[in-house]
Amino acid sequence: MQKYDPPVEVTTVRSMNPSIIWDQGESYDRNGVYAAYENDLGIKIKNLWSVDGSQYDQKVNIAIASGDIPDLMQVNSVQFQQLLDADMLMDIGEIFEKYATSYTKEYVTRDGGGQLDSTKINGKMMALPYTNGVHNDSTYLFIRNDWLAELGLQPPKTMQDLEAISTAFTRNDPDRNGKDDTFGLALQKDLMSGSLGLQGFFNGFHAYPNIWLKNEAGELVYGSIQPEMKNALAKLKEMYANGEIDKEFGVKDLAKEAELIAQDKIGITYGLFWTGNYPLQAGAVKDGKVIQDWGVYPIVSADDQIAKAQLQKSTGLYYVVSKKAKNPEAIIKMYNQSIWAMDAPATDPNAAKYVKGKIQIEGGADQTYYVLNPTFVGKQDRFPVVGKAISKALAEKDPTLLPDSELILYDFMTDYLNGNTDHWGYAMQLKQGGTLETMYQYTQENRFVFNEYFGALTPSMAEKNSTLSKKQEEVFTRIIVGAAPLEEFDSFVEQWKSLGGNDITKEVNEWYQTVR
Ligand SMILES: [Ca+2]
Repeated sequence: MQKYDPPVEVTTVRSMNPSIIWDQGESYDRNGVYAAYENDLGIKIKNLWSVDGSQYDQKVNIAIASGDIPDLMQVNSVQFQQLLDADMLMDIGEIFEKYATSYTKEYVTRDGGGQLDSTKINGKMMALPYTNGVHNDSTYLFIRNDWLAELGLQPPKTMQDLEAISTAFTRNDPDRNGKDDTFGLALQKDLMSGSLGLQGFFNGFHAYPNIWLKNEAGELVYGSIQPEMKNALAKLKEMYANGEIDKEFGVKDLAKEAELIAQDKIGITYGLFWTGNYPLQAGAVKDGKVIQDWGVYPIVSADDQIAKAQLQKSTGLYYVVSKKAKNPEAIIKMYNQSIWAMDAPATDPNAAKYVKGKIQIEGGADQTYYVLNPTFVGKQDRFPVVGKAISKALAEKDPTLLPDSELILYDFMTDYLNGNTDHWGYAMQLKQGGTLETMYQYTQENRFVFNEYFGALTPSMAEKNSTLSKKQEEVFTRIIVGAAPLEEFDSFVEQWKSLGGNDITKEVNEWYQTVR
């Protein structure tokens, strides 16, 4: 890559990360990463200010209000919208097309293109995407394999199978203590949570709460008020009446409900890829021994259509370029460089200096140095890549089948296989059929439904969202516990519309016209 001579300056602002370990004499303004950009590319990075992470958003808001923004900064979706409204951002479409490497263009679209699309307004590219793992919020089923075996049951292939397992776990004394003291499905008060909540259950009914879906007319509609939700609620109501769900879930948060799981009272939970680490590990391993045998399974469907997990398209974070930036193409070159360096083999010393400080290069602790790159991004396909390769790498005892940056996960799993039960939670991710291999399987089978809305809060959302979501949780909980008939779902839909939902839907569809 051609180096600027004389060097050019790019101004930015920083959120300080307390986990960085500095090499001697270094700071946010003067460090090995900034030196590498200057030495390799002829780009001098100048921080206009650096503040504690907790104050960053507020400080950016002040900068936006005063009209004084740096050439480059990271913003959230609300700030992105304010900057667009104030006409302070540069349309970087043409320079991205010209200066982004083909590697960069491929790297930022490994999610299918949603995160890059979220930067485009009326066909203009108004930011660089802050990319990150797009599949991380997908849900999985965790089921007590030891209980299945005790009752002579097979893992579920369908929602009907899952219901039968839930009933058997409730009625047939799976823990063999002679007492009627177990439940089927875990549930906490935050109903739509990915972990110990119902997101995966609803997805099994092709219901997608809290996200926006495209209907047949090409308009965006709100998932929480679609008829599929009612089918799922009907089933939950039945399960609760059968005693398959903790009667006190409505007052328990995740940690509280997890106590029941640890006490061997619950055999099924929906969870995220890391639910084995937290909260399951605490109950599954006691005194160094694995005492609960949990299996991981893909979410199941209530009919002959495959169940798809709901996801967000955008990360909600962006790198924006000021309309006044003198060298916008230098920012694209920085973006190329940070992506190349973070994805390069750990053995490449030219790349390592963008990712690690001296301490780490010499074999010391992780310094969290990569965050010094003013345009650092996350890998969209990190975990599916691990999920694809991990079984083979372990079977063949060949860690080089994984990316270098993932060797720590390989070590966790080999430690576990050698008897270190501290890593049981990681084993739930990394074992054959674990969450990461299942995540890879989801990507191969296209088992995702994306939130089609990735704009900022609309005015009506800002005003009405909290009322509407409170109403939703209240009504759904009342239906599940039998305090309201199932038909109350229909009046909830009407209330949702009249209490602001119709206004929000109108604004969401006006936005949709600007991005399609
Ligand atoms: Ca029992």
